[in-house]
Amino acid sequence: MKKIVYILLILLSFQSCKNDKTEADNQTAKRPNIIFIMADDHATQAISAYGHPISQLAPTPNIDRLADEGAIFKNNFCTNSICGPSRAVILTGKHSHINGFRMNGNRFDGNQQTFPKLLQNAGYKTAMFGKWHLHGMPQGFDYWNILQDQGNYYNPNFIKINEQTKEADTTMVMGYATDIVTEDAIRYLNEIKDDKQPFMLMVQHKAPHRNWMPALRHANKYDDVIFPVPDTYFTNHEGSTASKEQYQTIYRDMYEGHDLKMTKEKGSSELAHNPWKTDFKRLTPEQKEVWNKAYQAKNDAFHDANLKGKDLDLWKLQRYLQDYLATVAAVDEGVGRILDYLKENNLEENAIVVYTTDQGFYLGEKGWFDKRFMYEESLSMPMLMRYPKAIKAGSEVTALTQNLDFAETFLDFAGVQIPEDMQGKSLKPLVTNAVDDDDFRDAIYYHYYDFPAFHMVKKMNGVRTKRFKLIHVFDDINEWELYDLKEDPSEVNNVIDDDAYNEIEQILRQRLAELQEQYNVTEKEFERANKEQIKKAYKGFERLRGQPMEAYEH
Ligand code: SGN
Ligand code: CA
Repeated sequence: MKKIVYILLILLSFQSCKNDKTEADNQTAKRPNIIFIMADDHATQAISAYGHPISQLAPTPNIDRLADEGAIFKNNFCTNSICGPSRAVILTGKHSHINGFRMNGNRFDGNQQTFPKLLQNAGYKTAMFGKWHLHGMPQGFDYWNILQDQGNYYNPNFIKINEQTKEADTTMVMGYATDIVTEDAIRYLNEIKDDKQPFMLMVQHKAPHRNWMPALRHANKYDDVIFPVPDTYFTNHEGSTASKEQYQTIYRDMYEGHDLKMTKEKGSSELAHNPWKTDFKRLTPEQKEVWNKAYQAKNDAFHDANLKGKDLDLWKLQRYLQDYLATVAAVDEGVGRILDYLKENNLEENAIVVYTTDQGFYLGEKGWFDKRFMYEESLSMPMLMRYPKAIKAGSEVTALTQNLDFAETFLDFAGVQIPEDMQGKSLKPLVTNAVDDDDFRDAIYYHYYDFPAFHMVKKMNGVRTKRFKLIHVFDDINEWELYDLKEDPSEVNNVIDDDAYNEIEQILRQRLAELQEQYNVTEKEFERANKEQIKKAYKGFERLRGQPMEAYEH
């Protein structure tokens, strides 16, 4: 009898183990899959869901689906408006001075804690596709296939682990970067779709990064569109020395051949100023032929028009926007293909799909391209999130959010504990309406370090609240800028010396100091670069430009 009871007990405990296991399996099955799609330098002005007039002429219907069926973040910002640093913040949930990646060219310490690693440890299958730009090989991914360095638009080099040798291999892959990245992600989805494990994919495009080379099928897409010219296109940067001394002005600093695809003369396809040959050299003769055909007529028409002065400056803006937005078109198609795949394979309901970019970008505002400054266009990061199980279609989030919050958000949704040392906050309570937008955060902290470097944007840090922005610019200068975003959304009126804003200025200075303390900013922030080094850098970029900056007149 005793024996029978004993056997029964064993059987029962075995049964309960089995039950536990099924329960655990169910839990795992319920965890959301995560697809994080990130473009490079995609401005909010170029996503139609955000409503900017430029984007209405070049809509992004597929990216907009995420806003229509999920949430759009209207006040999402980066902590440091530059590529590698933003990616490092996203992976770690920590500011640049803590994760150690302050500027492009730094090497990411891959051994540190990242959200993909934490998800992988929690049983997620993780994969990374496309632009990595953190140097060193990705860690925390079951599969990765990354663009080498910045990546090229045509026939780019990819790096991935060779299954036989277990070494990283670099291979030139024929085709258009955006399409290759999308297709590799879909191929992988197809490979793992029946696995029990939940998955997290990072799909990271090169487009619409400089030098804006559209897919051949889009090379004439916006030829007949005239985009609105920002009011500030010809501003004189009153009140901001840093703005005066940058090298990212469309009509002065873009390279005619490399950036604007202008030709030397009518009838020729030979590019005008093109200091880096590599981007165009990669095209096969067949691709080159289609490319030249697409640009020939419009370039010849330009030569016929014989534009000068402001007319030429305005023409350059149109060519820039046509190409930039044409590269966005392929990204938008890629998002559509991924969303369609999820739908067709019944993966839609349980997937969190995010669309974002590493930072914002100038589309002619203040006369500029590129990013780096703490002004709205480059500080803002588009952010759309679809997850039908938890997010109501058509939600709008106005809370002050940052890329600093992404890691925490994914961990939270996956049911993984958010480590204490992460510096952001999960966005889950916001999108599920558990917290009010106005109670989420009153101010964000920003810090840009990369000077002297490309585009010569000075070091700066600052604080932004819902209405005001205080910026401290330092290095070879020591200047403060204060903007009232309600009265002056274009940030052309620095009110730092206006007595009416004295009190606000004091409050913001105080808040800046508090945020620096909260985020553990302990370094000597105001250290100056060597004057000689700065002079040399300015000269270097002038040489690259092919003509001294003084030669420009308009
Ligand atoms: C390249 C670009 C710059 C750009 C940096 C950083 N020049 O050097 O215009 O600011 O990348 O961009 S290019 O003609 O070579 O494209 S980032 O997105 O990687 O931070
Ligand atoms: Ca970027």
